[in-house]
Amino acid sequence: MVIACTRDCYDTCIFSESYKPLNIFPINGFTCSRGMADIRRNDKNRITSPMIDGKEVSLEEAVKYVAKKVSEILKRDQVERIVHVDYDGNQGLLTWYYPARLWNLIGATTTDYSICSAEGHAAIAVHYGNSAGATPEEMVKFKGYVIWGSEASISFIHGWRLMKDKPKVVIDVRVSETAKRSEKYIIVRSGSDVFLAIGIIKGLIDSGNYTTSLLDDFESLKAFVDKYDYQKILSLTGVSRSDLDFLTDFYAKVKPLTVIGFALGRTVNGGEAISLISLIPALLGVNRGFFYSNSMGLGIDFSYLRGLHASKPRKVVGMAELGYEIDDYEFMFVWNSNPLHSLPGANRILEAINDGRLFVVVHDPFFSETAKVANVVIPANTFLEKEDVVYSYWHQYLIYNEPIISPRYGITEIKLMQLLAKELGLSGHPLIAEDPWDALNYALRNTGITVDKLKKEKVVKVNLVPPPQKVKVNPLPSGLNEKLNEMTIAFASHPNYTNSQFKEVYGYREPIAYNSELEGYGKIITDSGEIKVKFVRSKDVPKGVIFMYKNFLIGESGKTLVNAIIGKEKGKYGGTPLLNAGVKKVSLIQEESP
Ligand SMILES: Nc1nc2c(c(=O)[nH]1)N[C@H]1C(S)=C(S)[C@@H](COP(=O)(O)OP(=O)(O)OC[C@H]3O[C@@H](n4cnc5c(=O)[nH]c(N)nc54)[C@H](O)[C@@H]3O)O[C@H]1N2
Ligand SMILES: Nc1nc2c(c(=O)[nH]1)N[C@H]1C(S)=C(S)[C@@H](COP(=O)(O)OP(=O)(O)OC[C@H]3O[C@@H](n4cnc5c(=O)[nH]c(N)nc54)[C@H](O)[C@@H]3O)O[C@H]1N2
Ligand code: SF4
Ligand SMILES: [Mo]
Repeated sequence: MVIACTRDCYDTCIFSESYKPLNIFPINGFTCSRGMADIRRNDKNRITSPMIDGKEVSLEEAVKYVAKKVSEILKRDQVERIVHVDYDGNQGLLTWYYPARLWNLIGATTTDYSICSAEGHAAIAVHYGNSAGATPEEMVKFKGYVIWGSEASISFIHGWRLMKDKPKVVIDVRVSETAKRSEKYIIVRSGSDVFLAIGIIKGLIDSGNYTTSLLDDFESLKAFVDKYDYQKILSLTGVSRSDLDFLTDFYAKVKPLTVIGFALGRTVNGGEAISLISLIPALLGVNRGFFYSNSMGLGIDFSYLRGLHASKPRKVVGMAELGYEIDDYEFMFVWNSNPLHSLPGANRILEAINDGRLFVVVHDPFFSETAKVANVVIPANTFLEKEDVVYSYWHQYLIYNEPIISPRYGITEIKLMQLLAKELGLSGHPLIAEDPWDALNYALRNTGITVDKLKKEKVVKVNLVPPPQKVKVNPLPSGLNEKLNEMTIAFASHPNYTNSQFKEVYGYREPIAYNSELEGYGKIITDSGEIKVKFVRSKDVPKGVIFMYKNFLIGESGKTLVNAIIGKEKGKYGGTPLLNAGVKKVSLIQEESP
C-alpha cells in the first residue's frame, strides 16, 4: 500500500503505508516540512460537521438545503447564476475532476481554471503542440540549468535536488533563495523577460551558435528578433551587456535545461516570454529542452472525467474576472479551493457574501478562510482518508492512493456529488450513474494503463507524449508591451505552506511586503484597490519591486485581502490573471496598524 501527497506541488511525493517517503527516483527518500507534518495536521482545524449558517446540522439536512437552493435557480432557468470554483487543493482525479460532472450536467458556470499555469501551457503548445517538457530522467542529464522566474529551491525541492550540483543561472526580479543558492543570478525588470529572451536568441544567431534543424521557419524567428537592437533590449530589461553575453554564452556552451516558472505567466508580457523562452533550446538543437509542467503530456482525459463529452456549461468565467463580475452569480459551490485567498478581487466576493448577495457552499476538510464565511460548510475527507488516483505535473507516476487513516468526519467529493444529484432527481443520468472507476478507466485509455493494473501495482509509470519532429515557430508574440510598470509585486512560495494551507501547523501570518525602502505599516495602492500591510525593508528586493509570499494573502482577522489589489487583467494565451500586478503607489501610515 502506498499514498501520494495530493497537494498542488511539482513533486507528488509517494509514501509508504507508514508514511515514509519512498526511496525511488525522483522522490529519493525525502520530503518537505509539509509532508512531514501531514499526519499530525490531520486532526487540526477540521470541519467536523455539516453546518448551515454556523449551526451544526445532519448531512441529510445540509444536502437537502443546498439542493433546494439549486432547484430554485434551475426553475427560473438561470443556471448560469450558479458557479463552481474548484482548483488543485487535492490533485486526485476523483477528488478534483470527477465531481465537476454534476455542475457541468446542469449547465452551471465553470471557471477557466486559469489561475496558476494556463498561460504557459497555451504559450508552449503554440510551438510544441503540447506543453510537456523534459522528464525527471532527462532533467538529470543536462550539464547545467537556467531557472527562469521560479523559486525552485522552495517550490520544487526534488527537482532542485537533481540540479543542485551543476551550474545554474537564475533569472528573477529579486534575489530569491534560489538565486542565492545558485552559481549566478541575473535580475530583470518585471515584465521584461520577453526582451531578455529576444536578446539571447539574437545573440545566439549573431554569434553563429545555432542550428535551424528543429525549427520549421528559422527566418521568421530571425526577422522577429532583428527588430530589436541590443541597446533597446538592455534598457528594457535593466540587464547589463556583460550579463546578457554571459547568459548567451551559457546557453551556447552548456545547452542547459530551462526551468520555466509559473510566475512568468502571471506577469506583463508573460505568455509571450514563455513562448520565446521555449524556443531557445530548439534554436540550439535541443528538442523540449525546457521544463514547465508535464500534466498535459500524460494522456489523461481530464474533460471526460469532468463529463464535458456529454454536457456543456452555459458559461465560462475567467478566474481573473470572477471577483469583478460576482454580481452575475448568486450561488457558488467551492471545493478544493479557497477563493477568498486566491482569486483576484477576492474582497468583492467577500462583500457579496456578507451582503447576502452570494450564497456559498464550501466542501473542504479544513476551515479555510472561505469556509469560515460560507453559508453552508460540508466536511470533506483529507487525502489520507480516501481512495483516489493521483498524478504529478513533473514525474510520470500515477499512484493509486489507499486511505491510511480511517475518517472520523467528512464525506468524499463523489459521495457528496451523488447525494446532491439524487436530491435533484439526476441520479439516473449516465454522467452520474457511471461508476467513477469505470470513468477513470476510460479517462486513462490513452496512457495505456488500466485501473486494474493501477490497483494491483499501486505505482505505474506512464509515457509522456513524444516531442514534435519540428518545432513550429509561428505565431510569434505580437503587441509586446514596452511601457513596463514602475513598480510591480512579485509573489513566491514559502517552504512551510502550500498556497493557503498549513497555517494550523506553522501559524498564521499577516501579509508582509518586502521592499527596498519602507519599514512599518502602510498601504499598497493599485488601479484595482488598496490594502494595508506591514512593510519590511530587504536588501534582496530592488527598487520597483514589492515581494510577498503567496501563502499569506489573507490576514488572520480576515480583514486584509491581498487580492483586493489584483485586477482583472489577464494573459493573452491562457487567460492567467496578472497576479504580479503593477503598483501605483506605496505609502506609510504612522498611526494605525492593519
Ligand atoms: N495574489 C496572488 N494570488 C494567487 C497566487 C499568487 O502568487 N498571488 N497564486 C495562485 C496560485 S499559483 C494558485 S495554484 C492558487 C491556489 O489557490 P487555491 O486553489 O485556493 O489553493 P489552496 O490554498 O491550496 O486551497 C485549496 C483548498 O483546498 C482544500 N483541500 C485540500 N484537500 C482537499 C480535499 O481533499 N478535498 C476538498 N474538498 N478540499 C481540499 C484546502 O483545505 C484549501 O482550503 O492561488 C493563486 N492566487
Ligand atoms: N513550498 C511550496 N511549494 C510550492 C507551492 C507553495 O505554496 N509552497 N505552491 C505550488 C504552486 S501552486 C505553484 S504554482 C508552484 C510555483 O512555483 P514557482 O513557479 O517556482 O513560483 P514561485 O514559487 O511563485 O516563485 C516565482 C519566482 O518568480 C519570481 N518572479 C516574479 N515575477 C517575475 C518576473 O516578471 N520575471 C522573473 N524572471 N521572475 C519573476 C519571483 O520573485 C519568485 O522568485 O509552486 C508549487 N510549490
Ligand atoms: S507538498 Fe510537495 S514536496 Fe511536500 S510532500 Fe507534498 S508533494 Fe512532496
Ligand atoms: Mo499554483
